[in-house]
Amino acid sequence: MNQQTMQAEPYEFTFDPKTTALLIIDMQRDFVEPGGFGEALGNDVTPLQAVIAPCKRMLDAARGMGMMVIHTREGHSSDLADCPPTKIARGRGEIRIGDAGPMGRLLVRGERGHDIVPELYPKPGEVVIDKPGKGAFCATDFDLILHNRGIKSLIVCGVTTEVCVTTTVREANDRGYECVVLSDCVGSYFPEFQRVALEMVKAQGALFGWVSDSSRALAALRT
Ligand code: TIU
Repeated sequence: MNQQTMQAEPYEFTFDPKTTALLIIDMQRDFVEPGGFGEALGNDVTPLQAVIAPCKRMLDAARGMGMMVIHTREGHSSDLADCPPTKIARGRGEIRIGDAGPMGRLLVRGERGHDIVPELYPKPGEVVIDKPGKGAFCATDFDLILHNRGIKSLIVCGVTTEVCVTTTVREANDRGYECVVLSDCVGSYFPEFQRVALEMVKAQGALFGWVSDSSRALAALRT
């Protein structure tokens, strides 16, 4: 046991780096680059690119100290058998999940748009969870992998804050994992949703988890 303390809200977050993983959610071209799924839903994706640099600082720190790193990607098999028809229909976009865009078929595994941005690209040995839903626990091996590796706490980064990030944090919280979300390492297409989603995580005495930022997380990892 080597408990570390990270300054956070609503109060300090304590964790053992040996039983903690850095979780980077859905930092895929489809969400952060023009021409992908995020833009097809009607969003300006450029604000999300601001989270790449702080995520990279966390990734470098985790790699440097041998902390477990887990990446997720949202997407579907090429026949879309794992995609609810209701999900394809939503948004009523001109191009939808499975349709061809400038980065390949939207949100389909193996396509350029589905893959993780080069700055944060997984290294061999890092876990990549391919998930069909917003939450990382739905129809994946995520819980089993965390259990097998003895992981109890998650430092959470990625996009988007109020969709895949907090869906996963809520799922993790119900399974007994302790999550801290780093506010500058998560991004939303909607500033108000970002603010309120983070408020919800830490409300009522850390009901779902904690909120900190990369500076305070890096300070905690260095001690
Ligand atoms: N639409 C949106 O904000 N997000 C998603 O559809 N997926 C993730 O958050 N990864």
